[in-house]
Amino acid sequence: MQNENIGLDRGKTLRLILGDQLNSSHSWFKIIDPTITYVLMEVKSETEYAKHHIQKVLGIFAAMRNFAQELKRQKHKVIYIQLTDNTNLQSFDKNCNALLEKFGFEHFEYQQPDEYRLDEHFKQFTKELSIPYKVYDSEHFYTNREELGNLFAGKKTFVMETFYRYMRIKHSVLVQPDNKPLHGKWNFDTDNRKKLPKNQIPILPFLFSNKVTEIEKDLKVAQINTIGTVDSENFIWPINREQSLLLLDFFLANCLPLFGTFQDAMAPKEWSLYHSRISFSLNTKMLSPKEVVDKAIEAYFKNEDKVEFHQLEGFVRQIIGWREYMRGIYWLKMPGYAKSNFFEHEQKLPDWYWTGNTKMNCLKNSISQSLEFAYAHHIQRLMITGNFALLAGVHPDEVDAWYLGIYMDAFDWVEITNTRGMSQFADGGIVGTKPYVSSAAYIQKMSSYCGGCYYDYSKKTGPKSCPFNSLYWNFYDKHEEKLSKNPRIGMMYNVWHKMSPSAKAELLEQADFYLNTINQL
Ligand code: FAD
Ligand code: DLZ
Ligand code: SF4
Repeated sequence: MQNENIGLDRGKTLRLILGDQLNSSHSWFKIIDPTITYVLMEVKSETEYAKHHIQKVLGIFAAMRNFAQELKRQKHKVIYIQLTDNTNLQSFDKNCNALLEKFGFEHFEYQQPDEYRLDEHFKQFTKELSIPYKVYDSEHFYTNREELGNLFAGKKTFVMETFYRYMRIKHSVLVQPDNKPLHGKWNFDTDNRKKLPKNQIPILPFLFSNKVTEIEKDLKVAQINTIGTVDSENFIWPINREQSLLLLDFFLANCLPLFGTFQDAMAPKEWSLYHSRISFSLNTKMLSPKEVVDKAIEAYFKNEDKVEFHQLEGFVRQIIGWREYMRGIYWLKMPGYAKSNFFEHEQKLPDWYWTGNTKMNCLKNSISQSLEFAYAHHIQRLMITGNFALLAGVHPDEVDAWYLGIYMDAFDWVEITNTRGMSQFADGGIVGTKPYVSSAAYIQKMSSYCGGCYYDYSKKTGPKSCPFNSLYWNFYDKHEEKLSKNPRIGMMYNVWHKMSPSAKAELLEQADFYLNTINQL
């Protein structure tokens, strides 16, 4: 942190809070100091770096407004700049400069942004300031930006499981006094990943009914370009800390007991199953990862007879494992990561990613629900929309733009690492050890989408053959040079090489046909 020569007699200070820094437990707010003014601002520049889902923008603005109100209630001094305010200059630096000048602030302070773009932006902004400034930690994550890099220093691979075990031990999460894992194993994934049985009706999602019509009006007046739909009289997402806690409690009481079991399951119309849907609350910092993990462990020990250990372990791994791991990879590998394109893919995203208008039932369902709720769960993102984009050779920039826009929880640091890294293998194997691609066999195994589909999952070529099948082999064929040495993939190439030349030609011809008519699929 620079320029820390700020003593007790600090003079008038302006503190900026970004839209994803709504952390009410931050040490900033421990004392009420009349010399400190907080500012939050709705700015066009942030609504324009991606074509965001309308629910994402409404959710962020509603949560920001509530956060500002709460600070005011606690008697903090707060300036809130709404999107349509006459004085709004529509960018962070223009608004900050105007406030610094107008009110004669003597110090400027901000929290480390989670996004590389804004981090660089504020480094430049503060360099040009004529007053002292200070940067604070956001006091949200378990890890700091450098921790993962330090852990893997000198290593060529960045195995998540290694990081996860390090985190379990470091934070004494589900470990015995001798640092061995509770119940003898670090990872219980083999007990998870079941298909949803036909007679299993998942719990209905717990939804809020927030009124965000005023903000919706502001978006219209300011002509903000968004995607997706919303019922702004009954906005379903949590927009303050209390609601975020209610959603977490609902998850712990109703979904945790089956979370791991059906974590990878997919079914038409079932858009949230046993998932927590707390990612928006976490990523805007209305919830802290530590409180989520602590509460989940507490819920488990209170209900050990009802919640099996593997359900809890699977959930905890997502938060202290995957989420923190992605943050570490982001800060280790940016800015180059945002440009990675290992397969040199160049295609455009099919038009129907923006409408859901495709005959492929798995994609139709996953995309339509994303447009309706700004949400899809992990396996839909990875094995349906991500899988297809990779098989179709779509440029990772296009894939990124889609994921960054469409989901409530999409912020660069976690979107890009999941999309380029986990889903598109654009990083050439930093996050994943092999590309997450599959033919229809996996989708048929894990979902009930195929039954209601125009295409036939069991057909590889010919009319109505499922596009995933031929595209799958086409992908492996095309990238043989880059992939055949990967020990985790070798077996696939054995199968491919054993196929007759005519069978291979038929598959590649079918794939070509589908790629050439991709917008009609
Ligand atoms: P649950 O299934 O209930 O999991 C609990 C929590 O674990 C989540 O809230 C999340 O905080 C964390 N978590 C789980 N998996 C991951 C992961 N792979 N990376 C980071 N955190 C994880 N997650 C985002 O938060 N923002 C994104 O922009 C995002 N983009 C993604 C893009 C792709 C292509 C893929 C494959 C995954 C992406 N994810 C992203 C990860 C994951 O899909 C979401 O975190 C999850 O679906 C959020 O829903 P949930 O809260 O119901 O999660
Ligand atoms: C996503 C978003 C949007 C749409 N609008 C704003 C905004 O007007 N003001 C703001 O402070 N933050 C916004 N955000 C969230 C920021 O983009 C987020 O803080 C950065 O991506 C850093 O992670
Ligand atoms: Fe998806 Fe193919 Fe199954 Fe249709 S048949 S739902 S396209 S996997």
